[in-house]
Amino acid sequence: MKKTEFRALSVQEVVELLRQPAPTLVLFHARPDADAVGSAFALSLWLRAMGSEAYCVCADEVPQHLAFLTKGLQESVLVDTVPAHLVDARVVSVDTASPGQVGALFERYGERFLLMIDHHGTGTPYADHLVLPKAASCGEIVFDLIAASGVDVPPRVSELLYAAIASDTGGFRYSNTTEGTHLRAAALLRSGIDAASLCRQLFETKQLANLRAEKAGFERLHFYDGGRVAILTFPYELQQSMGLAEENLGTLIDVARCVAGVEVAAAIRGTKEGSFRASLRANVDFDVAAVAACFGGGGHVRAAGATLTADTIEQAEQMLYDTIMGRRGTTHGETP
Ligand SMILES: [Mn+2]
Repeated sequence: MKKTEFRALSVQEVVELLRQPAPTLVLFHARPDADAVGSAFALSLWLRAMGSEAYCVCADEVPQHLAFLTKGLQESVLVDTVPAHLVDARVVSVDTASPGQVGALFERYGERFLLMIDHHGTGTPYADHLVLPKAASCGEIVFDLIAASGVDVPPRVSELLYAAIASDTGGFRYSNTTEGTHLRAAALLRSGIDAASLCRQLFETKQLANLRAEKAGFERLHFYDGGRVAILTFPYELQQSMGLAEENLGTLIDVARCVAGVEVAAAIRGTKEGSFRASLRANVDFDVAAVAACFGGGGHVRAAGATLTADTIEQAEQMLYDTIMGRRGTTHGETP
Protein backbone atom coordinates (compact mmCIF):
# COMPACT_ATOMS: atom_id res chain seq x y z
CA MET A 1 0.00 0.00 0.00
CA LYS A 2 1.17 3.50 -0.74
CA LYS A 3 2.55 5.29 2.28
CA THR A 4 0.98 8.67 2.91
CA GLU A 5 2.09 9.47 6.46
CA PHE A 6 5.71 10.49 6.91
CA ARG A 7 7.81 11.08 10.00
CA ALA A 8 9.93 14.11 10.87
CA LEU A 9 13.40 12.90 11.89
CA SER A 10 16.09 14.63 13.93
CA VAL A 11 19.66 15.23 12.77
CA GLN A 12 20.82 12.41 15.05
CA GLU A 13 18.18 9.98 13.73
CA VAL A 14 19.21 10.74 10.15
CA VAL A 15 22.88 10.19 11.01
CA GLU A 16 22.04 6.80 12.53
CA LEU A 17 19.88 5.87 9.55
CA LEU A 18 22.53 6.77 6.97
CA ARG A 19 25.38 5.31 8.99
CA GLN A 20 24.08 1.86 8.10
CA PRO A 21 25.92 0.99 4.89
CA ALA A 22 23.65 0.37 1.91
CA PRO A 23 23.78 1.29 -1.77
CA THR A 24 22.26 4.75 -2.08
CA LEU A 25 21.03 7.03 -4.83
CA VAL A 26 21.23 10.69 -3.83
CA LEU A 27 18.60 12.57 -5.78
CA PHE A 28 18.36 16.34 -6.23
CA HIS A 29 15.78 18.62 -7.83
CA ALA A 30 15.26 19.12 -11.54
CA ARG A 31 16.83 22.27 -13.03
CA PRO A 32 19.52 21.97 -10.36
CA ASP A 33 21.26 24.89 -8.65
CA ALA A 34 24.55 24.90 -6.74
CA ASP A 35 22.84 24.07 -3.42
CA ALA A 36 21.25 20.96 -4.92
CA VAL A 37 24.43 19.82 -6.65
CA GLY A 38 26.77 20.71 -3.76
CA SER A 39 24.55 19.13 -1.10
CA ALA A 40 24.01 15.94 -3.11
CA PHE A 41 27.67 15.35 -3.92
CA ALA A 42 28.79 16.23 -0.39
CA LEU A 43 26.22 13.77 0.99
CA SER A 44 27.35 11.04 -1.40
CA LEU A 45 31.03 11.51 -0.44
CA TRP A 46 30.04 11.31 3.23
CA LEU A 47 28.03 8.13 2.58
CA ARG A 48 31.05 6.62 0.82
CA ALA A 49 33.23 7.55 3.79
CA MET A 50 30.80 5.52 5.92
CA GLY A 51 31.02 2.49 3.64
CA SER A 52 28.00 2.96 1.38
CA GLU A 53 28.13 3.00 -2.37
CA ALA A 54 26.50 6.20 -3.54
CA TYR A 55 25.54 7.75 -6.87
CA CYS A 56 23.95 11.16 -7.55
CA VAL A 57 20.96 11.35 -9.83
CA CYS A 58 18.72 14.10 -11.21
CA ALA A 59 16.01 14.52 -13.84
CA ASP A 60 18.24 17.10 -15.54
CA GLU A 61 21.98 17.19 -16.22
CA VAL A 62 24.19 19.48 -14.08
CA PRO A 63 24.21 22.79 -16.02
CA GLN A 64 27.41 23.84 -17.72
CA HIS A 65 28.15 26.70 -15.31
CA LEU A 66 28.15 24.24 -12.37
CA ALA A 67 30.14 21.49 -14.06
CA PHE A 68 33.25 22.53 -12.09
CA LEU A 69 31.53 21.26 -8.92
CA THR A 70 31.18 17.67 -10.12
CA LYS A 71 34.34 17.43 -12.22
CA GLY A 72 36.12 14.16 -11.52
CA LEU A 73 33.26 12.84 -9.38
CA GLN A 74 30.63 11.76 -11.91
CA GLU A 75 30.42 12.16 -15.66
CA SER A 76 26.66 12.52 -15.61
CA VAL A 77 23.73 12.54 -13.19
CA LEU A 78 21.11 11.32 -15.67
CA VAL A 79 19.21 8.22 -14.70
CA ASP A 80 20.48 6.09 -17.59
CA THR A 81 24.02 6.42 -16.20
CA VAL A 82 23.16 4.79 -12.84
CA PRO A 83 25.33 1.64 -12.52
CA ALA A 84 23.25 -1.52 -12.91
CA HIS A 85 23.97 -2.76 -9.38
CA LEU A 86 22.63 0.52 -7.90
CA VAL A 87 19.36 0.55 -9.78
CA ASP A 88 17.45 -0.83 -6.77
CA ALA A 89 19.32 1.22 -4.16
CA ARG A 90 17.60 3.23 -1.44
CA VAL A 91 16.89 6.83 -2.46
CA VAL A 92 17.67 9.92 -0.40
CA SER A 93 16.79 13.36 -1.76
CA VAL A 94 18.33 16.73 -0.95
CA ASP A 95 16.95 20.25 -1.55
CA THR A 96 13.82 18.82 -3.17
CA ALA A 97 10.60 19.97 -1.49
CA SER A 98 7.91 18.16 -3.44
CA PRO A 99 7.25 15.45 -6.05
CA GLY A 100 7.02 18.17 -8.69
CA GLN A 101 10.63 19.14 -8.04
CA VAL A 102 11.75 15.51 -8.33
CA GLY A 103 10.43 15.92 -11.84
CA ALA A 104 10.35 13.08 -14.33
CA LEU A 105 12.05 10.73 -11.85
CA PHE A 106 9.20 10.70 -9.33
CA GLU A 107 7.36 7.97 -11.18
CA ARG A 108 10.47 5.80 -11.01
CA TYR A 109 11.47 6.43 -7.39
CA GLY A 110 8.27 7.66 -5.71
CA GLU A 111 7.81 4.49 -3.66
CA ARG A 112 11.49 4.05 -2.87
CA PHE A 113 12.40 7.25 -1.06
CA LEU A 114 13.96 6.46 2.30
CA LEU A 115 14.38 10.07 3.27
CA MET A 116 14.20 13.69 2.14
CA ILE A 117 16.62 16.30 3.48
CA ASP A 118 15.45 19.82 2.74
CA HIS A 119 15.20 23.42 3.86
CA HIS A 120 12.12 24.64 1.95
CA GLY A 121 9.28 25.92 4.13
CA THR A 122 6.63 25.02 1.61
CA GLY A 123 6.50 21.59 0.09
CA THR A 124 4.73 18.26 -0.02
CA PRO A 125 6.63 15.58 1.92
CA TYR A 126 6.98 12.34 0.00
CA ALA A 127 9.15 10.43 2.50
CA ASP A 128 10.32 10.53 6.11
CA HIS A 129 12.10 13.83 6.33
CA LEU A 130 14.55 16.22 7.89
CA VAL A 131 13.19 19.62 6.83
CA LEU A 132 14.68 22.69 8.51
CA PRO A 133 13.22 25.88 6.97
CA LYS A 134 15.52 28.08 9.07
CA ALA A 135 18.56 26.70 7.26
CA ALA A 136 19.58 29.09 4.48
CA SER A 137 20.67 26.19 2.31
CA CYS A 138 20.44 22.43 2.23
CA GLY A 139 24.25 22.60 2.41
CA GLU A 140 23.97 23.82 6.01
CA ILE A 141 21.93 20.75 6.95
CA VAL A 142 24.36 18.37 5.25
CA PHE A 143 27.18 20.20 7.07
CA ASP A 144 25.43 19.51 10.39
CA LEU A 145 24.83 15.84 9.55
CA ILE A 146 28.50 15.32 8.72
CA ALA A 147 29.61 17.21 11.83
CA ALA A 148 27.24 15.19 14.04
CA SER A 149 28.56 11.93 12.59
CA GLY A 150 32.18 12.73 13.47
CA VAL A 151 33.22 11.00 10.24
CA ASP A 152 36.30 12.23 8.35
CA VAL A 153 35.33 13.31 4.84
CA PRO A 154 37.57 14.20 1.86
CA PRO A 155 38.51 17.92 1.40
CA ARG A 156 36.28 18.09 -1.70
CA VAL A 157 33.26 18.02 0.64
CA SER A 158 34.22 21.43 2.04
CA GLU A 159 34.24 22.94 -1.45
CA LEU A 160 30.87 21.42 -2.31
CA LEU A 161 29.25 22.62 0.92
CA TYR A 162 30.76 26.09 0.66
CA ALA A 163 29.41 26.40 -2.89
CA ALA A 164 25.98 25.18 -1.73
CA ILE A 165 25.82 27.64 1.16
CA ALA A 166 27.28 30.59 -0.77
CA SER A 167 24.90 30.00 -3.67
CA ASP A 168 21.61 29.85 -1.77
CA THR A 169 22.52 32.96 0.23
CA GLY A 170 23.54 34.90 -2.90
CA GLY A 171 27.09 35.10 -1.63
CA PHE A 172 25.99 35.68 2.00
CA ARG A 173 23.87 38.68 0.96
CA TYR A 174 20.26 37.44 1.16
CA SER A 175 18.10 37.83 4.25
CA ASN A 176 18.25 34.07 4.91
CA THR A 177 21.93 34.46 5.87
CA THR A 178 22.36 33.92 9.62
CA GLU A 179 25.13 33.84 12.16
CA GLY A 180 24.95 30.05 11.79
CA THR A 181 25.51 30.38 8.04
CA HIS A 182 28.73 32.33 8.63
CA LEU A 183 29.92 29.98 11.38
CA ARG A 184 29.57 26.98 9.08
CA ALA A 185 31.25 28.88 6.24
CA ALA A 186 34.09 29.80 8.60
CA ALA A 187 34.60 26.13 9.50
CA LEU A 188 34.74 25.29 5.79
CA LEU A 189 37.27 28.07 5.16
CA ARG A 190 39.39 26.72 7.97
CA SER A 191 39.75 23.48 6.02
CA GLY A 192 41.75 25.38 3.40
CA ILE A 193 39.40 25.74 0.43
CA ASP A 194 39.88 28.45 -2.22
CA ALA A 195 36.64 30.33 -1.52
CA ALA A 196 37.51 33.26 -3.80
CA SER A 197 37.87 30.91 -6.76
CA LEU A 198 34.58 29.18 -5.94
CA CYS A 199 32.78 32.52 -5.64
CA ARG A 200 34.25 33.80 -8.90
CA GLN A 201 32.96 30.70 -10.69
CA LEU A 202 29.57 30.95 -8.98
CA PHE A 203 28.90 34.68 -9.10
CA GLU A 204 31.29 36.51 -11.37
CA THR A 205 31.31 34.26 -14.42
CA LYS A 206 28.43 34.10 -16.88
CA GLN A 207 27.98 32.26 -20.14
CA LEU A 208 27.88 34.75 -23.03
CA ALA A 209 24.51 33.22 -23.93
CA ASN A 210 23.14 34.27 -20.50
CA LEU A 211 24.18 37.87 -21.14
CA ARG A 212 22.49 37.78 -24.55
CA ALA A 213 19.34 36.49 -22.85
CA GLU A 214 19.54 39.24 -20.22
CA LYS A 215 19.89 41.90 -22.92
CA ALA A 216 16.80 40.61 -24.77
CA GLY A 217 14.94 40.14 -21.48
CA PHE A 218 15.68 43.70 -20.40
CA GLU A 219 13.80 44.94 -23.47
CA ARG A 220 10.79 42.96 -22.21
CA LEU A 221 10.82 44.16 -18.62
CA HIS A 222 7.58 45.81 -17.47
CA PHE A 223 7.08 47.88 -14.34
CA TYR A 224 3.85 48.14 -12.35
CA ASP A 225 2.60 49.76 -9.19
CA GLY A 226 4.83 52.78 -9.51
CA GLY A 227 7.91 50.69 -10.23
CA ARG A 228 7.51 48.44 -7.18
CA VAL A 229 6.59 45.36 -9.18
CA ALA A 230 8.74 44.27 -12.14
CA ILE A 231 7.81 41.42 -14.47
CA LEU A 232 9.96 40.20 -17.34
CA THR A 233 8.62 37.80 -19.97
CA PHE A 234 10.60 35.58 -22.30
CA PRO A 235 8.52 33.66 -24.88
CA TYR A 236 9.67 30.21 -25.92
CA GLU A 237 9.75 31.36 -29.57
CA LEU A 238 12.31 34.03 -28.61
CA GLN A 239 14.45 31.46 -26.80
CA GLN A 240 14.36 29.27 -29.90
CA SER A 241 15.08 32.03 -32.39
CA MET A 242 18.08 33.15 -30.30
CA GLY A 243 19.36 29.57 -30.03
CA LEU A 244 19.37 29.71 -26.21
CA ALA A 245 19.26 26.75 -23.84
CA GLU A 246 16.89 26.74 -20.86
CA GLU A 247 19.81 27.15 -18.49
CA ASN A 248 20.75 30.42 -20.23
CA LEU A 249 17.52 31.97 -18.90
CA GLY A 250 18.26 31.34 -15.22
CA THR A 251 19.63 34.83 -14.58
CA LEU A 252 16.69 36.73 -16.12
CA ILE A 253 15.10 37.13 -12.71
CA ASP A 254 18.16 39.09 -11.57
CA VAL A 255 17.52 41.67 -14.31
CA ALA A 256 14.05 42.32 -12.88
CA ARG A 257 15.11 42.14 -9.25
CA CYS A 258 18.10 44.47 -9.27
CA VAL A 259 16.31 47.66 -10.39
CA ALA A 260 16.13 50.35 -7.69
CA GLY A 261 12.66 50.62 -6.19
CA VAL A 262 11.55 47.12 -7.18
CA GLU A 263 9.97 45.27 -4.26
CA VAL A 264 8.61 42.19 -6.04
CA ALA A 265 10.15 40.79 -9.21
CA ALA A 266 9.14 37.99 -11.55
CA ALA A 267 10.52 36.41 -14.69
CA ILE A 268 8.21 34.27 -16.82
CA ARG A 269 9.50 32.08 -19.62
CA GLY A 270 7.59 29.97 -22.07
CA THR A 271 8.38 26.25 -22.18
CA LYS A 272 8.34 23.84 -25.08
CA GLU A 273 5.34 22.11 -23.46
CA GLY A 274 3.40 25.35 -23.85
CA SER A 275 3.20 26.19 -20.13
CA PHE A 276 4.89 29.17 -18.47
CA ARG A 277 7.56 28.94 -15.80
CA ALA A 278 7.65 31.83 -13.33
CA SER A 279 10.46 32.74 -10.92
CA LEU A 280 9.56 35.14 -8.13
CA ARG A 281 11.70 37.23 -5.80
CA ALA A 282 10.89 39.72 -3.05
CA ASN A 283 13.24 42.52 -2.03
CA VAL A 284 10.94 43.42 0.87
CA ASP A 285 8.93 41.47 3.42
CA PHE A 286 6.44 39.91 1.02
CA ASP A 287 5.68 36.20 0.71
CA VAL A 288 6.31 35.13 -2.88
CA ALA A 289 6.02 31.45 -1.87
CA ALA A 290 2.33 32.17 -1.15
CA VAL A 291 1.96 33.68 -4.63
CA ALA A 292 3.65 30.62 -6.15
CA ALA A 293 1.41 28.32 -4.09
CA CYS A 294 -1.66 29.83 -5.82
CA PHE A 295 -0.35 28.13 -8.99
CA GLY A 296 0.75 24.89 -7.34
CA GLY A 297 4.35 26.03 -6.91
CA GLY A 298 6.39 26.83 -3.85
CA GLY A 299 9.76 27.84 -2.48
CA HIS A 300 10.92 30.31 0.13
CA VAL A 301 9.32 33.52 1.41
CA ARG A 302 11.58 35.65 -0.76
CA ALA A 303 12.38 33.26 -3.61
CA ALA A 304 9.86 30.93 -5.20
CA GLY A 305 8.66 29.48 -8.47
CA ALA A 306 5.61 28.04 -10.17
CA THR A 307 4.37 26.74 -13.49
CA LEU A 308 1.41 28.64 -14.95
CA THR A 309 -1.09 27.37 -17.45
CA ALA A 310 -2.24 30.10 -19.83
CA ASP A 311 -2.96 30.64 -23.53
CA THR A 312 -0.31 33.32 -24.01
CA ILE A 313 2.64 34.68 -22.06
CA GLU A 314 0.78 38.00 -21.75
CA GLN A 315 -2.07 36.17 -20.06
CA ALA A 316 0.38 34.42 -17.71
CA GLU A 317 1.88 37.81 -16.88
CA GLN A 318 -1.58 39.21 -16.12
CA MET A 319 -2.46 36.24 -13.88
CA LEU A 320 0.76 36.58 -11.96
CA TYR A 321 0.38 40.34 -11.66
CA ASP A 322 -3.21 39.99 -10.38
CA THR A 323 -2.12 37.44 -7.78
CA ILE A 324 0.82 39.54 -6.60
CA MET A 325 -1.35 42.66 -6.30
CA GLY A 326 -4.13 40.70 -4.60
CA ARG A 327 -1.72 39.60 -1.91
CA ARG A 328 -0.18 43.03 -1.55
CA GLY A 329 -3.61 44.46 -0.68
CA THR A 330 -4.49 47.99 -1.68
CA THR A 331 -1.73 49.69 -3.61
CA HIS A 332 0.15 52.35 -1.77
CA GLY A 333 1.76 55.49 -3.12
CA GLU A 334 1.02 57.03 -6.50
CA THR A 335 2.13 56.06 -9.95
CA PRO A 336 4.96 58.28 -11.16
MN1 LIG B 1 18.40 25.13 -1.62
